[in-house]
Amino acid sequence: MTLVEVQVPDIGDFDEVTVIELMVKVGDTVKAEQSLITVESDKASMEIPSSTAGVVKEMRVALGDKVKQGSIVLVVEAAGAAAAVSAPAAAPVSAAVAAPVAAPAAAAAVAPVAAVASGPIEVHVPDIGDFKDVAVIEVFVKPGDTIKVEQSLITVESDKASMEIPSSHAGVLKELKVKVGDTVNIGDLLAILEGSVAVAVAPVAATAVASAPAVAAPAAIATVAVAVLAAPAHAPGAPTLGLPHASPSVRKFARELGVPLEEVKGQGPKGRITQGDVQTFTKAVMAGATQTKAQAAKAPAGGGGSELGLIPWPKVDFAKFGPIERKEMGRIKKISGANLLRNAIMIPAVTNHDDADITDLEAFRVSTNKENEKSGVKVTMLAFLIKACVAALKKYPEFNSALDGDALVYKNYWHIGFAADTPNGLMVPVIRDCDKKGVLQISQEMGELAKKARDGKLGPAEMSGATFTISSLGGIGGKYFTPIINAPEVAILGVCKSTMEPVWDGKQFVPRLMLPLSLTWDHRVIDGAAAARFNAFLGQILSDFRRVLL
Ligand code: CAO
Repeated sequence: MTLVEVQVPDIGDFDEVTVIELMVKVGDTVKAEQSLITVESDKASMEIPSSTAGVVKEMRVALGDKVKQGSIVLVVEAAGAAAAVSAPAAAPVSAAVAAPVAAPAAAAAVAPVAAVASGPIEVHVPDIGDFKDVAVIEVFVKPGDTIKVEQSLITVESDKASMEIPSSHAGVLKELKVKVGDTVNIGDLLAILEGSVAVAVAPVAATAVASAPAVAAPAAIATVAVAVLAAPAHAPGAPTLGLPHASPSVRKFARELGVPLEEVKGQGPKGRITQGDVQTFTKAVMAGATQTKAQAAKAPAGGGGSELGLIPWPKVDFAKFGPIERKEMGRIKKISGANLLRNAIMIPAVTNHDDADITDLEAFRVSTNKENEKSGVKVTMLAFLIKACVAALKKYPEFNSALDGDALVYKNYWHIGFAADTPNGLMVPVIRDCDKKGVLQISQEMGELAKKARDGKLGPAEMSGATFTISSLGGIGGKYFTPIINAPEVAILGVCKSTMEPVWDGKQFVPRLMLPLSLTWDHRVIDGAAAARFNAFLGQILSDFRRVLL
């Protein structure tokens, strides 16, 4: 077995080209002439074929690397001496008919043309090697345009390479002789320029070529293309695997704008992405009519939904119906919005509603507050609820767990988060080790944390580590609601305003203070029966708080 270094063949005067695609990896078996990588200059993209059949042992290039003739692409363990079809750099340079394509500056020295051209100038398809009947896939110019020397006029494409054909002369475009879909060959008349504008520095047009000496520059693009054309690895016309079907200039244009080309729908022949497609996509993103995948992943509430295969978010010009004022949402609302959206979408959540009789507890709370009036600490119903929840969480530990892949993480600590309504939006401070703290201490900490939250002074540590959350709207009103679980927790308790209600005690209706409870739980972890038991147990504790001690 022989190790063969496969090199970049002669790619002409291109100093360096960028590797934009790797088509093989270590361990792959490659055939001779099989395309290994795609490289791209600003005018052409081309596939570099293997000179040898065998197994890829080592990749010597990575995406984004710059390579030139002689750079080692990879090392192949050759299948046998016979497998090597040609020397590494043997992309048939010989196939390059020595003729200029792109009019490099050097060409001026070799083939100076009249300093000022005037009158009609014919621009012909230059030598594009052995290409026959290549398709015109893009036209960049239109009659009336002022054309510079070397400005790309059209893109042609074979199944292995696409290249832009530059103008040999400067001038005003009078007539374009080709259109998208036409096929062209060397020498075909491409355009007629009125050459009164500038200098034509190099002969590209066939008419000029006829008398021009050879310039072995970008014709080598065609050379490489010829080399790979000889052994097509892909079905003709099929886009290259993993690479958006677009010309180098369109890829460059998309890169400059930051447009993810793989998300652009090509409207050109065979689904090719044109510059117009990139512009249309950019306009749609700017108008909010579509989102890139990256935007959708970050999107807060009101995201496009395209990532879920949903129809787009309705776009309404509200000003059409009446006066409006648009205000950016604050940072906290954006962050909590994104979290709520994820939790609402990803958690199969169910909410159980129940009522707890807190008549005696409220009486106890009021009398305690009277006794402690001087201490300055007001005992809140929420503090009792926290203690009651800790007791329920201890009895039903899955409510104090978190999902980690296929495992449940049971936490032997009871840190309770509580939703606080602040001018900046919803925040969830966390009271640690509630199992070890009394109602007075919890009330005091809650007051401090709620104030800090409203003043925008809560630190990240004060908002992390909760094992269960309570959201109380009791001070505001309402009956029941469906709180969203604060992932990675698996349950949340919502409470609303308690009201006096007639409750049947078996003999008669008696007035009782009833507290509405709404328990939302993750159905992947908890089932309905457990949730009903949790609520019932919570109700028992709240109706007779001595049970907390049991
Ligand atoms: N039923 C009846 N009255 C209640 C009650 C209940 N469940 N809970 C509280 N109250 C009463 C209090 O006793 C207090 O009355 P007094 O002033 O007469 O003593 C009054 O309502 C105000 O209470 P509060 O809301 O200021 O205090 P709290 O301890 O109950 O709650 C806090 C503190 C921080 C949770 C609360 O201020 C808050 O921000 N709540 C909103 C939470 C929220 O937005 N949740 C929704 C999240 S989903 O969007």
